[in-house]
Amino acid sequence: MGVTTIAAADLKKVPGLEKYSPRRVIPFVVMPDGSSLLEFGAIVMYILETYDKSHKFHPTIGHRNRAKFFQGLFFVATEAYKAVVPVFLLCFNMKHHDRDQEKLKPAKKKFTEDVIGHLEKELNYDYYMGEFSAIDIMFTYVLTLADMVQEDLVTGKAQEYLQRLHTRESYSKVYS
Ligand SMILES: N[C@@H](CCC(=O)N[C@@H](CS)C(=O)NCC(=O)O)C(=O)O
Repeated sequence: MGVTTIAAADLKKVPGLEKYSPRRVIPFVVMPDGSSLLEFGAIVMYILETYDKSHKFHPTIGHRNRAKFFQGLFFVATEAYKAVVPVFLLCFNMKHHDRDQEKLKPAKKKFTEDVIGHLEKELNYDYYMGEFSAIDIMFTYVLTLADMVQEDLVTGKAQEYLQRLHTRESYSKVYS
């Protein structure tokens, strides 16, 4: 599976992109039959079912952890994503004193309550499922984005979790 990176500034300009992504949003996968697959939760599941045949990163049907896996997948793709994007957009490339605090304060509050609150409750082991899984890869993205733009946001158990995720070899490979 090849990966093409599209810069945010080019998203609205790349000719013909709407054929695959009508709202011109990423990510999407061009499928073998030329159609496209949208929604990153669906894309994660598709990649796992296609390439993770040995179930290293996702539990088998009937596995006792399968329900929790679905919870993590849907939580990151919907709630966590929705909570981190406003924080990111209000902070990225902006010095602290230039940030719109009136908008940032409720965005940070929502991120803390929703994402940090979820992890405080659900993170009972080193990783979300106990063993490292695709859910941890998904959380790495959300927590790294938040921590990168606002240093006091990822706290407590979630900060320890993020440090653990950052020490993994795969993290250095993907994010360097
Ligand atoms: N629900 C969609 C959200 C897609 C989305 O909003 N992607 C963002 C980047 S993370 C985007 O392309 N934004 C560009 C824009 O809205 O112009 C998904 O799960 O994939």
